[in-house]
Amino acid sequence: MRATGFERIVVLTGAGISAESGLDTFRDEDGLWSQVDLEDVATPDGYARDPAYVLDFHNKLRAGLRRVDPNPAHAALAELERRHAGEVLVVTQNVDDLHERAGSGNLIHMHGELLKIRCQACGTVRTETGDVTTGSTCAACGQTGRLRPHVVWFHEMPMGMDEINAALARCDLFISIGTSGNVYPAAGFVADVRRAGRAHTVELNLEPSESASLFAERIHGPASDVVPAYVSRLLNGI
Ligand code: BV8
Repeated sequence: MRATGFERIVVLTGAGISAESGLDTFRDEDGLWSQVDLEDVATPDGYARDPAYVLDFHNKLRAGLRRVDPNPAHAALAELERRHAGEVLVVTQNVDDLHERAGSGNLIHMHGELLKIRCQACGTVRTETGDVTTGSTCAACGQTGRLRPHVVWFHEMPMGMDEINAALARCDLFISIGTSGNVYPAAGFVADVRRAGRAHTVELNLEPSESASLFAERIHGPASDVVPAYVSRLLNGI
C-alpha cells in the first residue's frame, strides 16, 4: 500500500526516539552531556588524551544496550517500511541498535554504531557486544591497543553522507523525530530538503527543536505516542 500522496520518505531520528526505551539523551536536563564533558569522550583529541577513559565510557553505553528494548516509535517506523509501497529510509544519529531490533532494514547510522569496533591499524570493523580496552587485540591483524568504537566523534565525517544527500534531494516527505537540531550536518537536513523544494517536512518531538520553525508541520509529544499516530495517518490516508 502507499502512504497517502508520498512516494519517497526519509526519516531522521535522534536520541529522543530511544528515550522511552530507557536510554539517556544528550542535551536534556539529565542527559549524557550533563554527566561527562563531550570533549573528553566524543572527540578524537579526547581519545588520544585518554583512550582507556573513552573506551570505558563507550563500554558502559554498550552494556546499557543489553538492558533496553525498542519502543512503539521504533516499531511504527519498521511497520511504515514494511507496509509503504514506496521508499522509506531511516537515517539515525543514534548509535544504539533499537531500529534494527524493531525491524527497520533500510537504515543508515550516520554517527556509527556502538556495537561495532574499528581497528585503527588495519581498518577492520567488526561487531562487539562486550568491553574493549587498551589491552584488546585486533582479531584481524593481531595488533593490540588500536581498537576504538566505530562511532563518529565531533570533527569526524559522518557516515553514508553521499547516500543520505541523494535521498534528501529526491524525497517528498521528510520526518524528523527526537532530535534537538543542535548537531550538524543532521541539523541542516531540513534546510537541504526545503531547498530541494519538493517535500513536506514534519517534526515529531517532545518539544520544539532548534529547527522547529523550518518544518511545515510540527507535532509535539512523546515519540511512543506521536510516531505511531503519525504513521497510522500516513498508512490509512487520514
Ligand atoms: C562534522 C557520537 C565535518 C556518538 C556525536 C559550528 C556550527 C555548525 C557545525 C559545527 C560548528 N562547530 C563544529 C561543528 C560541527 C559539529 C557540530 O555540529 N557541533 C555542534 C555541537 C555545533 N559536527 C560534527 O563535528 C560532525 N562532523 O561536521 O564533520 C567534517 C568535514 C570534513 C572532514 C571531517 C569532518 C560530527 C557530529 C557527530 C558527533 N557525534 N555522538 C557517541 O560517541 O556516542 S553527537 C551526539 O549528538 C549524538 O550522536 C547525537 O546523535 C547527536 C544529536 O543529538 P540528538 O540526537 O539530537 O540528542 P539531544 O539530546 O541533543 O536531543 C534529544 C531530543 O529528543 C530533544 O529535542 C528532546 O526534546 C527530544 N526528546 C526527549 N525525549 C523524547 C524526545 N522526543 C520524543 N519523545 C521523547 N520521549
